[in-house]
Amino acid sequence: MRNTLKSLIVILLTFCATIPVYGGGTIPVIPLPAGVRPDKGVFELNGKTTILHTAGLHSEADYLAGKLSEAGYEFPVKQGKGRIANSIILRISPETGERGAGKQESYTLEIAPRRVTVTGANRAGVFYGIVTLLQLIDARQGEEGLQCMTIVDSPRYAWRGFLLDESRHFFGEKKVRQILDMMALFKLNKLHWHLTDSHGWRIEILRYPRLATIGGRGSWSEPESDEVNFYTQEQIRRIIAYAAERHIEIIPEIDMPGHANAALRAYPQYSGGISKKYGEFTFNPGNEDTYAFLGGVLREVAALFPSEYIHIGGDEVAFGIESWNTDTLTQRLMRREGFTKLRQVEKYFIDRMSDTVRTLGKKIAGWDEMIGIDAPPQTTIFWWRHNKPEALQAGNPVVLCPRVPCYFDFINDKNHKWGRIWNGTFGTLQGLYAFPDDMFALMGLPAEHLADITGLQANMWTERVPYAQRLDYMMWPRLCALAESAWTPAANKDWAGFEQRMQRIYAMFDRLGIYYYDHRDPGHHPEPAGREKSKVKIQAPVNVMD
Ligand code: TNX
Repeated sequence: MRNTLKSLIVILLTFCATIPVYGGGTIPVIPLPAGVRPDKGVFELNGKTTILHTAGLHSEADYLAGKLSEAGYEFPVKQGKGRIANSIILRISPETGERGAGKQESYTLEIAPRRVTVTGANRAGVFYGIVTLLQLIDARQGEEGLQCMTIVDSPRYAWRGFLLDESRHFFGEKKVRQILDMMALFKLNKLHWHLTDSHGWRIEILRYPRLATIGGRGSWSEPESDEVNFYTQEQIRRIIAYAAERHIEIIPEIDMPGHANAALRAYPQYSGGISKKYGEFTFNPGNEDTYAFLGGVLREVAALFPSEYIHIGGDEVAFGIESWNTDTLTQRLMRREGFTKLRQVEKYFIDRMSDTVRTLGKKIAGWDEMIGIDAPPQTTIFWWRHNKPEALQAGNPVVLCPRVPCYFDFINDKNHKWGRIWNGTFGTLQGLYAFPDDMFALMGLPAEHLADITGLQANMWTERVPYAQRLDYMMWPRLCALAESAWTPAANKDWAGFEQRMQRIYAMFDRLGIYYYDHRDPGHHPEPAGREKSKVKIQAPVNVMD
């Protein structure tokens, strides 16, 4: 009887809560929750408040206590099951996760006069309930109590990602930690770490040490510099642990067979030849030793990163493969396999590396070019070429990160001087907020398909982002809009309310020393200048691959 009553209450609550009673973005949280019901009364945070958590939630309880301590509250943390008064209770109840695509990450947050209860479907759910609570606490005026309410929440998408390119420019451990802190606050859960590319190899590989010490030299703006930058495996382990405490998975990308110049500077014996425009851009697909070498790299990457995935790139290969037409080993491979086109060679390479990834017990991820060569159907595709919707129809799991609006190296505003554009278009804050629903409508794709998408991601490419202040400026506030698009049900989204809620976030950025583009007052922080020698400029629209 008690259980039936409980289920009835849960159903009723879920029903009421799907309609956010606080319309117009009044609840000061980003991303806006799925359902909010205001209740009577106020919960006072005071010197006697205790954080009480059940077994297995130590890390989440410590995170909450740490953040509250930064806000000036020192609350003791206790493990236990009781319902003592004046406490913030953290607990898990699997039945919380009945709704939404990311039901694993669902939570309810009940703020009542005598206690606050965060119930998660799993640990991640508890964490997101905590994050919502922290934002509500931050939004109060002074010492004011917390308005009572019940929030029932779950994400629209399970993949809420951000890509950071540290090959072109390197930002370092401290900046990555700050990014992880901010991602957690906005309930983003995947950091796609682009660690290798033509301009720098940024991950230590013990078996091939020159990858980091020689491949890690220089950057996009200073290719001739002697400065070497890369992460040691020890540093990477620390960053992964820091991310895990914030329920963020870090997906490593080792880009191949193109974008390989930095690796080939260190190990030229695996080069696929010289391309006129892009230099030594590819690994050699006809050389058996290439597969052993890259297999050795991926083995260390797989052991280091607990992520389910390894991203093997596969983008823009056609940029620099003309030398495959004359390379002896590649030509021999083509004869042996009966290939007549370079595309078949590309597929052969990707299929072999995909097998390696699978053997290592990981899922394969790659850019949308991989659809053009019939990548294995299990491959998670990152759709970036927004003018080529074919990749969306292949039936693979898809993460949407179309360059407009999801590329953060594109300008924010038509008056900005540095950054890319695409046929005159770029990713505005409002464009990100309307994404992905508006885009599907524009492309004439059925809205039902939006439910099959794995998730959304913003990509911070850094050719034109040579230093941290500019990185901040290109990321914020656009990442907040992406976060709300990835978490909040489309029906709850409200642009005017979002703009209003951003005011508190801007104040927080000011407090934390995070630079940003203030979309309401673009002059508030001017666009950070480009360094003289950084070659930072608007790149004319280019139709790559066409
Ligand atoms: C295309 S997206 C790239 C990147 C560049 C980016 C610049 C993708 C898979 N390849 O290598 O950094 O454009 O916007």
